[in-house]
Amino acid sequence: MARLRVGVLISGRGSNLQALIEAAADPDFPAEIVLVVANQGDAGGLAHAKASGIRTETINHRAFNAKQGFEASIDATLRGARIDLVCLAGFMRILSSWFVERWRDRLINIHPSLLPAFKGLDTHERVLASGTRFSGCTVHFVRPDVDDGPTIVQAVVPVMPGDSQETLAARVLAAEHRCYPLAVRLIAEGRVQIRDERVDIVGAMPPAEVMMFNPVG
Ligand code: 4DW
Ligand code: GAR
Repeated sequence: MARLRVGVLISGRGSNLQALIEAAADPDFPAEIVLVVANQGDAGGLAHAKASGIRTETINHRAFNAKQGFEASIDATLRGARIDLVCLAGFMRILSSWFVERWRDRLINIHPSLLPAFKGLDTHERVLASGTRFSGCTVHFVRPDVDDGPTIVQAVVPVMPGDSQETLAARVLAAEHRCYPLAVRLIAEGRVQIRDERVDIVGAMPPAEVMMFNPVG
């Protein structure tokens, strides 16, 4: 069975990219990372890809007069590599509806909150300011509106007393590194179905009752 061909778009350090690379290193993982595209040449994640012998391309948005040229270049590169699924992993350029519709339901993203709560940037800062007792991460299909789209996988982490943005971010990031590979695997196994903008995971067997209490020590 041919493995799903995955292209990853990054802008920064690429720890989620590295988690996907490590997951795909298992020959039983049903997807392979075949291309990494960064929108800036100093994206730290490029080193992760090169260290694993994965093809990299830098397509700098500043080299184009308009978003359309930038996106057309990314699109052509992805299609040229016969990419089946595009993963945004810390990619920070908003993609237009032209691109999103062209890759509809083959384009996913990870966000460091329990969407639809805490959309946008500075997520952990706002979570801490809100006093909420749980946070987490969300892997979702991308739609023209940012941080919008059907949720595929989420994980919940507790907000601990004394948490800083850094300690909360690290706890959420560890969950991200498990969620993203899981979401890619489920898609590659054909177990993710979208109906009326809701995701059904084929074969998911939720436990009869799950309740989590914020650890109060
Ligand atoms: C996201 C949302 C907003 C910005 C950056 C990232 C989440 C992931 C994402 C990237 N591209 C997307 C999404 C998405 O969810 N949906 C769509 N496209 N359609 C953001 O505000 N970026 C700004 C800053 C960029 C920068 O500092 O380089 C921007 O102006 O693009
Ligand atoms: C991740 O925490 C991801 O959830 C977040 O950027 C970080 C990228 O880290 N994405 C967003 O905030 C999108 N709105 P990484 O480059 O180490 O994967």
